[in-house]
Amino acid sequence: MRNETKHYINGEWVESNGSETIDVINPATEEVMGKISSGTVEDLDKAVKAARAAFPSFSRSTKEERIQLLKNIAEGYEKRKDELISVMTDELGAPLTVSEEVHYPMGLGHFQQAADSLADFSFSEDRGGHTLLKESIGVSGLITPWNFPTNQASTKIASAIAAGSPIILKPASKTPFAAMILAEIIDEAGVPKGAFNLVNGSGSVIGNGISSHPGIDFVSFTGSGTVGEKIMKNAAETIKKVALELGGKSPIIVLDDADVEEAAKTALSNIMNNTGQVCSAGTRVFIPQSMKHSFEESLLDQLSNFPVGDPRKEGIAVGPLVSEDQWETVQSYIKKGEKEATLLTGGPGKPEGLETGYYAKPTIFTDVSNDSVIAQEEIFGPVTTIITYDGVDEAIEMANDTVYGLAGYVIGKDPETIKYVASNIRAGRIKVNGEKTDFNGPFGGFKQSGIGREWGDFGIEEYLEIKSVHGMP
Ligand code: TAP
Repeated sequence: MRNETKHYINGEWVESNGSETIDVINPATEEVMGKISSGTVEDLDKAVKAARAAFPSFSRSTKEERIQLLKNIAEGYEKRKDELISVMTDELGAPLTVSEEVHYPMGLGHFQQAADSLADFSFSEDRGGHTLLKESIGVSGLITPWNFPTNQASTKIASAIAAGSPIILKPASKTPFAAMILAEIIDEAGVPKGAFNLVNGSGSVIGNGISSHPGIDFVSFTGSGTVGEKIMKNAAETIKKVALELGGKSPIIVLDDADVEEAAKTALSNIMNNTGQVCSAGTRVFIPQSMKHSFEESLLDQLSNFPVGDPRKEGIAVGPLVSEDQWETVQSYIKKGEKEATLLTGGPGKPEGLETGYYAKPTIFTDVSNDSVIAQEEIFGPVTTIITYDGVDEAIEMANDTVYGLAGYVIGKDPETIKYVASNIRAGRIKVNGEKTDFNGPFGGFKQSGIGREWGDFGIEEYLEIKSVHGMP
């Protein structure tokens, strides 16, 4: 049992003002694995005070000092590798291989990338008639979701540190422990007192408090659209800048010259990754009518490469969903899907032999209409939809017919068609043929997928204000 009821405020671990706690559940066992403090408004105020006090010196620290801090954090993160992997498997239910090969390197990559980006970053530019200065935005409130416990926090923390912006982090209550290890790493890395604070607690108290606090200048949030909307409304009261990374319903367009088996493999890896709990997951697969049958056969053949089960067991690719609530949500979509489309595999209920734990069956629907609920709403589980098209323009039109625009994927061979599709999908990130992720590539959404960009140099820009000085001597 982890009883971690302290917050990290002003360079030390301090007891909460209140005595209430929140249970953290291991989704594979359904058992309580630990407790965190349900922080209070007074705890948040203390953290804001510390961050404001740190602002004058932290915002004026040199680029070199901040590069060193980022490097120290990356080094500390590497030293805690085994522990981070283990904690993410227990709190999120990510299979050990997924924790090791996806979560761990993503959390690390942002610190390394921010150090590299900062080395080439210019905070001052002579533009002829004026000098342009880029200055820290002030105190940043970071609110993170549970689906990538280190990645989501690291990308925001790394950019804020690079920009010299003091931080108040509120991790998701379902997965707080990896973020608390990050706080220990940051403490040991030599980040000045008050420049990094972590306050645990509920979204309705600490998250809500961050978005409306007059002492916080900027809120970077990742999570659901519903909460994103609340944050924008709260932030409006103090005209606070917000960056929102919300959901998606991203298309995978399979071109008619694609290798069917490769396409099926890429589509399956995409949707099964992190048990489908990925905002940029490719959850609508557009396939030429002529390839439908062979593509479906190949999906069914290859599904056995993604075994579901105990995340601590070797060879498991798909773990449980993060919580009972998430399991219920996914089930309700699967039941809706049975009415709207043809079930190719999977369906409602738990996989055989996995009655304990929030396990869902990998589920594929075919004969799906792009305007059905399962093709328009984010499910956040191992569930995908197959939609057929005639001609690439029809595929693009349907791909864009969604309120979201976070990511898009194209699989095929002809370079001209790939370029055409990539430049016509209205989304913030396109991946071609399962290409690896570049940590300097900006990440964020068009339309209702969000506002602003994270990762690399664009991520740093979010934490900066622009000043023009006319007549600088
Ligand atoms: P959210 O409620 O949006 O939670 C995300 C973060 O916001 C958590 O830290 C949460 O705190 C906090 N929060 C909750 N209410 C808040 C409020 N009123 N003001 C400020 N912050 C608040 O997501 P969820 O309920 O965990 O998941 C619901 C759905 O959101 C999922 O099914 C999925 O569709 C989507 N989702 C999307 C993403 C991405 S990456 N876009 C990630 C996770 C979930 P607590 O943890 O304490 O509640």
